[in-house]
Amino acid sequence: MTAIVDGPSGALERSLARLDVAADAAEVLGLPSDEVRAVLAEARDRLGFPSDVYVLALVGGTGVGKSSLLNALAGSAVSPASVRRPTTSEPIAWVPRAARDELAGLLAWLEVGDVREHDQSTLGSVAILDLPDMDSVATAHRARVEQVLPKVDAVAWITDPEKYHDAILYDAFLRTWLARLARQAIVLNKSDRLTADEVEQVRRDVVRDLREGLGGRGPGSRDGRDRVGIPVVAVSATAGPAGIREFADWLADGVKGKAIVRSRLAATVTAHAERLALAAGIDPDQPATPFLDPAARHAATEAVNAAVLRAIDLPALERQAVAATRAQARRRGTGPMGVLTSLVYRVSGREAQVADPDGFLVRWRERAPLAPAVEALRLALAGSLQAAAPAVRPALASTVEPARLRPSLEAAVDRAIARRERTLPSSRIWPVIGFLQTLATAATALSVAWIVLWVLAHPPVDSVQLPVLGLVPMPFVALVVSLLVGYVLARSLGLHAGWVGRRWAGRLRREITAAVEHEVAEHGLEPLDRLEAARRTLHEATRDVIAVRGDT
Ligand SMILES: Nc1nc2c(ncn2[C@@H]2O[C@H](COP(=O)(O)OP(=O)(O)O)[C@@H](O)[C@H]2O)c(=O)[nH]1
Ligand SMILES: [Mg+2]
Repeated sequence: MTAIVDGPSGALERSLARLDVAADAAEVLGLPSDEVRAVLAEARDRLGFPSDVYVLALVGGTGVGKSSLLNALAGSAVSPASVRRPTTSEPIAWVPRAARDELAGLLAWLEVGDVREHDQSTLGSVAILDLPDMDSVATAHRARVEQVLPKVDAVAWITDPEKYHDAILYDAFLRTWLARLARQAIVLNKSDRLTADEVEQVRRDVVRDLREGLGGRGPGSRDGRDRVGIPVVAVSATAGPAGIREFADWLADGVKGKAIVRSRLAATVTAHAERLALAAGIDPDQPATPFLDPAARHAATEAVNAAVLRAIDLPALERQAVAATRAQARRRGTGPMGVLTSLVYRVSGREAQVADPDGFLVRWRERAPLAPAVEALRLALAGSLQAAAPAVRPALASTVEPARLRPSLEAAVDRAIARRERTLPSSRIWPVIGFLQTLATAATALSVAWIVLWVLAHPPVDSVQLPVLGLVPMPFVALVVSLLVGYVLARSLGLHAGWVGRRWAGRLRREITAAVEHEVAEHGLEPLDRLEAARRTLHEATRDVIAVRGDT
């Protein structure tokens, strides 16, 4: 016997790996993944045990004849059968003697302690478990069945003319297990109590119950059709070997243990992949769709962008940029008086408040509540949220929670701000104006000195005939002209600096806008993008698992 380390194609192992990936993605989407993880662990455990012998469980309600059926197969009383209920509280395993030792590990894993051996070669390589009653009044019995079912390779669902219609068989067991098992049969026991016609009628009823009750609705069964095609065999466990012929035939149907084990694992893995996809609202048969379709995403990004840009307050940034440029011009182009006033501005802190575009940007968080940006995305997501599968809604809703979205938007804005060029604009004209302004200031000083000299010592000076004022002495004319020139120089500097500043502010605004737009589009919706990525991964992984099933 060999352990199933790897199949010929490794397809099953690939499926398991893809289901791992699907489980991780499901977790990101807020879906519970414990069960899938347990299934994966069980599948890997099973692959580590010998596989030439597969494990078949006899599962059914109280008194349907599970133990009797096993005894009939064995031709002796392997398992106590009785009208007194319940009889079997722990599973009994009936295994080929030759395989007993190699099955020890597998039986221990199944937690079956009561093992009986047989030498029958006609049955094929099967270890049969007689399980406790699935509908027993002792709830521990049902729990034991549910505990062992994930680990068995095949199941015979035993029922009888009284119980074949019971809801518990369909709702509590078949609904879940039909899709997860590859080899299974419904065994109608006690058929000796029915006429041949009645047996056929019950067979039809069972098929109808399966189709109507579970068809298309079984968990993970996307079409349901292939799953309801399981055989319904009619037997009589108390009528000797002839009574159980149909069941013995089904058992000996020439299927190799290894194939049964692997196809069972493939069915289980597929069923769980389908279940995850269903919970996430994904149809693996269709192309992947995002939570937010491209048009809605574009609109959302635009809305978020607009809100972020409003929060940064670009008009105020422009004013700051212009003021900073002016301050720079004042320092360099106003001559000695200007240097003095600009010093006063700087020392008084006035300049830092109104002419510091860098500081204004860096401190954007203080004045920029991003609530409107968060709200814009919330609004954009509202439709997708309603359309999303209920199980992923909480995760989707959390992407627009301020606590989640705000940090990623803030980081995006910070990156956008950090990317921008920092140098304040300057102009070669300003020092020239500054030099002329120095000359004008000197001329003013000289004129004042001249006036003082003229008043005190009355040296002879020329006068100029001016309209309206009449004859004006030269010292005064010199003073007025030098002041006028200084004023014109200051005005031109102001106008030029304003023009340079506005141009720079415009560029700065465009840079910030572009950078913010880029960052918000690429990273601002990061919490949502994580979910989108998980959804894509889940889609791809479940698709792979389902596609691989055919190859195992
Ligand atoms: N008439 C009839 N009785 C059966 C048949 N199989 C089992 N019984 C009886 O049904 C009762 C319960 O059988 P048992 O094997 O203990 O059922 P279990 O609880 O499913 O293991 C016993 O009294 C059996 O003799 C059958 O095919 N025909
Ligand atoms: Mg029994």
